[in-house]
Amino acid sequence: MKLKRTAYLLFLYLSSSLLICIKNSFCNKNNTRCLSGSCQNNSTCKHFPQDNNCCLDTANNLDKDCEDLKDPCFSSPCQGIATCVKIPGEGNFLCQCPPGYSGLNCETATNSCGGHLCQHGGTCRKDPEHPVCICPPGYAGRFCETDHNECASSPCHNGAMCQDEINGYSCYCVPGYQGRHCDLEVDECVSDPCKNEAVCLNEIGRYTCVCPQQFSGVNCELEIDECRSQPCLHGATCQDAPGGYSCDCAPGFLGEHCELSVNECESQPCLHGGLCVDGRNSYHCDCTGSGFTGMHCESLIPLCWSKPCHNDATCEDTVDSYICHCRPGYTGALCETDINECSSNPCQFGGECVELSSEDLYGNTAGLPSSFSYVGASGYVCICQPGFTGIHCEEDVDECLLHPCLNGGTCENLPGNYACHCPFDDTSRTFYGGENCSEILLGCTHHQCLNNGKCIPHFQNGQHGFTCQCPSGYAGPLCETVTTLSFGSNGFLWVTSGSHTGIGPECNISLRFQTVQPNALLLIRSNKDVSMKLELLNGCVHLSVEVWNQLKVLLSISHNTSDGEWHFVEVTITETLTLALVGGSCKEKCTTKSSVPVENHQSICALQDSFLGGLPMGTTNNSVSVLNIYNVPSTPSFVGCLQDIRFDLNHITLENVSSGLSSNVKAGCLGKDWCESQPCQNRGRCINLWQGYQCECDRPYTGSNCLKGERSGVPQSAVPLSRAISNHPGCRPLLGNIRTPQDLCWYLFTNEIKWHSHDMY
Ligand SMILES: *[C@@H]1O[C@H](CO)[C@@H](O)[C@H](O)[C@H]1NC(C)=O
Ligand SMILES: *[C@@H]1O[C@H](CO)[C@@H](O)[C@H](O)[C@H]1NC(C)=O
Ligand SMILES: *[C@@H]1O[C@H](CO)[C@@H](O)[C@H](O)[C@H]1NC(C)=O
Ligand SMILES: *[C@@H]1O[C@H](CO)[C@@H](O)[C@H](O)[C@H]1NC(C)=O
Ligand SMILES: *[C@@H]1O[C@H](CO)[C@@H](O)[C@H](O)[C@H]1NC(C)=O
Ligand SMILES: *[C@@H]1O[C@H](CO)[C@@H](O)[C@H](O)[C@H]1NC(C)=O
Ligand SMILES: *[C@@H]1O[C@H](CO)[C@@H](O)[C@H](O)[C@H]1NC(C)=O
Ligand SMILES: CC(=O)N[C@H]1CO[C@H](CO)[C@@H](O)[C@@H]1O
Repeated sequence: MKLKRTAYLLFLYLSSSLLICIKNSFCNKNNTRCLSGSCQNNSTCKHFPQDNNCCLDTANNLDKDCEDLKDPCFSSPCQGIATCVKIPGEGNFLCQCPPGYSGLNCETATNSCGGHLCQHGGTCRKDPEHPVCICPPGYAGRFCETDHNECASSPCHNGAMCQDEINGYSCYCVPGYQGRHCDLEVDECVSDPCKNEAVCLNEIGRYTCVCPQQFSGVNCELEIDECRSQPCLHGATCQDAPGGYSCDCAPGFLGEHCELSVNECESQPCLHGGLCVDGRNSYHCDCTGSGFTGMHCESLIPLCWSKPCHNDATCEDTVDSYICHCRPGYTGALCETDINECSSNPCQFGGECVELSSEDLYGNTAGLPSSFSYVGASGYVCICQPGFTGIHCEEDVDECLLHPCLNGGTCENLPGNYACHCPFDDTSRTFYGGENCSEILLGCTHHQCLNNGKCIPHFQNGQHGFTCQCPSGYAGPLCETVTTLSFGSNGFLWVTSGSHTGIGPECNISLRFQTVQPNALLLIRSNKDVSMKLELLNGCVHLSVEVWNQLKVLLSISHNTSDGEWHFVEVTITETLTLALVGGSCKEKCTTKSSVPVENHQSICALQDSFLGGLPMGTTNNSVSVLNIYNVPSTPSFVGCLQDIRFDLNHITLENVSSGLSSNVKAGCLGKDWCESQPCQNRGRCINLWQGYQCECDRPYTGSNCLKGERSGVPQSAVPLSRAISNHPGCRPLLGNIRTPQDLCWYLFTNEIKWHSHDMY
C-alpha cells in the first residue's frame, strides 16, 4: 500500500514536471530551486528569483534561454519615457527617470523646477500642477528634449535639398537657381557669353548661343570650314574661303566639284582590237581574244602560254611555234603519250608490273611511293607473287631456310614455294604428312588396298585420305581391277575409241608382256594413211611407223624378250618417237629415240582403232577393210600375257572391250609351265611354248617327246592344231590349209564381224 502511494506521488511529480517542462526541454522551471539532473546534456541549472530557473550550457556557452529569463526589463516596468536599466548579475532592473519623475518605476511626477529639468537650455517655469519648460527655438517637448525639424515645411524650392540645423535650415540649390530658398532663376546670359553677335538664349541652368551663318561652336566662336563636308570629288583638293570653297581637281577630272572624268580612251590607245577600259585619269587595254598582250595589246602572245604540253612537260617558244620537252616516261609531240614500260612483261614468276606513271595507284599499292610525282614517273615496279623477290621477282625465296618441315621431313625449295617430303617413321609405324609434315596421317588406318596394293596415306585440304599403289597386274583406286589378260592363239583385243585421251597432241602407250614367242604382234594402230606397229621380231621389241605405206620410223631394242618373263615397254609419241624397255633384265641401250622429228605425230595419237595381240585376220582383203586396218602385218598374233596396258593414263581392261571386239582373251594370266611334268624323254630339253611345249631332243631321238629315233631339231606343236580346230564345233577354217596357230576360224556377216572366242588350250 505504501509502495503504491509512493509510485503515485512519483507519477504525479513526473507528470507535472513534464507538463511544465514542455516549453523548455532543459529544465523544470516550476521548481524554486535547481534539482539535480534537471538540466540535460551537461548544462548547468541557474536559479533566478520569481521562480525562474534556466539551464546554462556552459560547455558551449549557450545561454539564450537564460538571457530571456534574465532580462528584467523585458516587461517594460519603467513608466513613461523612463529608461529601464538591467543590473548585471542579479536579474534585477533600475528605472532611470526623466526629469520631473521619480520613484522605483518613475511613476511619480515631481512638481518643482529642480536640477536640469529642461534640456537644451530650456527655461523652467513653476506651475501649480507641474513645471513647464520654455524651449529655445529649434526644440520642443515637455522637457525640450526634442529637436524641432525646420525642413518639415519644405522651405527649399526648385528641387533644392533642405538641411535641418539647430533652429534653422539650409537650402542647397540645383544648378540654375539661387537665393536662400533657391527660388531665384539665374540668368546665364548676363555674362554675354555668345561671340560674333550671336543671340544668347537664357535657359534653366544654362544658355544657348544661336550662331549666325559661317560661325559655330558653343559660343559661336568658330568660323565654319566649308571644306569639311568634302564637297570636291575624285581626290580633288578643297580650298576653303570665307563663305565658300573651291575645288582643285586631280588630273583627269573636270567640273565644279571635279565630278566629270576625262575619257582617256578617246585617243584609242589599245592596238590589235584590244578593248579600252576608261579609268580614273587612266585606261587599260583588255586584250582578251586578240592574240596579243602587253599594255596596249602590242605583243604577240607566246604559244606556250596556252600550256599545250601535257604531263608536266616544259614548253619552249620558238619563232612561230613551240617545242614540248617531255619528262622521262612520256613521249609524243605534246608529251601526251605515257610510255608503257610494262609492255615487255619484265616481271617474272607472275609478278605484277605497275608503271610508275599510274598516278591513281599511288597511296594504295605497296611498292609505289606514297605520292605521285612526274619526276619519278618513268619506269615500273614489279609486285612479286609470294615466294619471289628481286627487282624483277627473279629471285626465288628459299623457304627451306625457315626449316618448315617437321618430324624429320626433308624440305625441297620450289619456285615461290616449298615442298616437304615426309618420312614414314618405322618405329612408331607412323606416316607424317600435310604441308609441314606436322600431321600424323590416318588415311590408311581403316582402308586396305586389295591385291597387295600399298596404301599411301595423305592429308589434303584438311582431309585424311589414301591412295593405293597397285602392284603390276592391278589397277583402280583399291587395286581391285585386274589388268592382266591372257591371249590364246589368234587372240586379239580391239579398242575402238578413246585411244588417245591425253591433253594435247602427244600420247603414250605402255604395257607389260610375257611370252616365249620370238615373233608376235603386240599392237597395231592404223588408218588409210598412217599405221603404227609394236612387234616382237626375233625376241626383240620393234616399233615402226608407216605413212602412205612408206616406212618412216623403225625403232628396236636388241634385247631378247622371248624368255617367258615380264617385260615393260613404253612408247611415247611426241615430236619424236621414243621406245623404251624398262626394268627387268634389260641393262643397256634399253631406250631408243627417232633421230628426226616425226611428221604427223598428232595423227598417230589421233588414231582411233587399236588392236592388241593380233588382228581378226584371215586372208580375205575384205575383212581387213571392214576392220579399218589397212596395213596388215605379217607378224603372227601374240600368244602370252599382257598387263597394265595404258593408253595415256587409261588402263585397258576387258571392261573396255564390248563383246565381239575380242577373241581368245581372258582375264588373268593362264601361262602354264608345260615343262613342269618333264615331258621330254631321253634327256631332251623341254621348251615351254605357252600353249604347249617343245622338246629339243638329243640324237638319235626325235619326236615330240624325243621318244622316236626320227630326225631331230624340228619343233612340233605339242597339241596338233588341225585336230584342235576340226574338233571344235561351229568352227570352220576359211582356208583349208592350217599351217600356223594364226589361222583362225571366223564368220563374216554383213557389216559385222562376229567372233567366236574359243579356248584353244
Ligand atoms: C542532448 O545531446 C544529444 C547529443 O548531443 C542531442 O541528440 C539531444 O537532442 C540533446 N538534448 C537536448 C534536450 O538538447
Ligand atoms: C558530459 O560531460 C562529461 C565530462 O565532462 C563527458 O564525459 C560527457 O560525455 C558529457 N556528456 C554529454 C552528453 O555531452
Ligand atoms: C607450315 O609452316 C609454315 C612456315 O613455318 C607456316 O607458315 C604454315 O602455316 C604451316 N602450315 C601448316 C598447315 O601448319
Ligand atoms: C606418258 O605416261 C606417263 C605416265 O604413265 C605420264 O606421266 C606422261 O605424262 C605421259 N606422256 C604423255 C605425252 O602423255
Ligand atoms: C631368246 O631367249 C630364249 C629363251 O632364253 C631362247 O630360247 C631363244 O633362242 C632366244 N632367241 C634369240 C634370238 O636369241
Ligand atoms: C589382198 O591384198 C594383197 C596385198 O595387200 C594382194 O597382194 C592380194 O592380191 C589381195 N587379195 C585379194 C583376193 O584381193
Ligand atoms: C576402261 O574402263 C575403265 C573402267 O570402266 C575406265 O576407267 C577407263 O577409262 C577405260 N579406258 C579406256 C581407254 O576407255
Ligand atoms: C505554478 C506552479 O505550477 N507551481 C507548482 C510548483 O511545484 C509545486 C510542487 O513542487 C506545486 O505545489 C506548485 O503548484
